[in-house]
Amino acid sequence: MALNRRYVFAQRPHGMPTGEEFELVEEAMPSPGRNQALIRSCYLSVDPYMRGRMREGPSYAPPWQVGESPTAGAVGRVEASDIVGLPVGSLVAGTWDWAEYVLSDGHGLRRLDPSGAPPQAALGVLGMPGLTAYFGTFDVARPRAGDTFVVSAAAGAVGSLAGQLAKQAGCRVVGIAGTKEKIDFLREELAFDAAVDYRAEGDLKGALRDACPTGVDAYFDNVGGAVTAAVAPLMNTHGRVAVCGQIATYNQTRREPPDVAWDLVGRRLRIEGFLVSDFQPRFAEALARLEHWVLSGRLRYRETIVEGFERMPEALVGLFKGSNFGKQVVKVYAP
Ligand code: NAP
Ligand code: FER
Repeated sequence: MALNRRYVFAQRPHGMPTGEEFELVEEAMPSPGRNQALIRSCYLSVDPYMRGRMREGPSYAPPWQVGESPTAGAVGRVEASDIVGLPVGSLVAGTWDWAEYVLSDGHGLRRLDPSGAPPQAALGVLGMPGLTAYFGTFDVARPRAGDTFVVSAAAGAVGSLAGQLAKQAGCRVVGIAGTKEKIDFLREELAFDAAVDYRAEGDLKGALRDACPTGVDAYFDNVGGAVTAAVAPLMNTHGRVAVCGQIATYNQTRREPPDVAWDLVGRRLRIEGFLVSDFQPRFAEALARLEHWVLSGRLRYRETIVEGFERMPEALVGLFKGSNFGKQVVKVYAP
């Protein structure tokens, strides 16, 4: 009998996850009923927000329940279908369980064009992270020509795109990332004006000051913690901070107060958090633009693809160690 494999969320982590939080189980292959399709997972996404879902207690997304399967952004191939308009062989993107095969009623699925960008781009530049960079940059950080625009986690899925979008808006772009290889990539391949390695610099504040001689007008913050504390004193009057994420704090076991008093009054800063889902009504328009920029070579993107469903936990934990370059995805099956 054909078997399916899925992950079950087995225990909540304390601090940095180890991967032991997820248990791989086998079960009978599901078979689709009326108005259902059987989808084979091809690519599954791991994302930093998943750390929040491993935590008990309320957040903007409900916590994963112990004993249940976690969900992920996913790309798959329709293997059997009783859904009108969803033929066998279609490639689809959606959100479903960490499983090799899943059943779907078709809701929330997006058909992918097999002649377009590689399908896993729907999890990165042409998916949630791309949309996050687009709206966080244009609607929240609001780059203006001549601005100094700083982005943290700059070689990651969101940051690498946000920096490029700001560059196209005429900004002087400075990226912060955690390895020499990432710094070289930002400077040489993405043409950032400067890039600072926050792990290698003994004096991060001084290095950022040197990289931003006229101060910082816009800061796209993916990280928080010590990195943001080093950017804060450089913010110019009327500067804007788009708070996208705070990955440096996600594994903390207790909340620490920020060690900077943001000079909100004196420097009239605007610090604004956002969720990509706030912009849902404009997703189609933004995806069309992102796709055009990718296909025309105006927007570059990188992916780190690990192969094998059994590497989902490792790929997720790697995000918190900087193992990924650009968007981290797990290849389960080549469509
Ligand atoms: P990503 O940047 O591709 O991967 C995470 C990166 O964060 C790692 O590669 C690592 O790069 C860096 N990092 C990890 N721990 C760190 C630490 N302690 N200090 C500094 N840097 C650290 O992930 P992503 O998917 O693009 O997400 C980036 C941020 O955006 C996350 O904070 C995420 O929560 C947020 N986000 C928000 C929304 C929203 O709607 N608001 C949507 C998507 C993502 P280094 O090698 O440079 O350390
Ligand atoms: C969403 C809003 C925010 C979502 C993901 C995020 C998957 C990510 C937030 C983060 O990574 O901090 O609707 O859908």
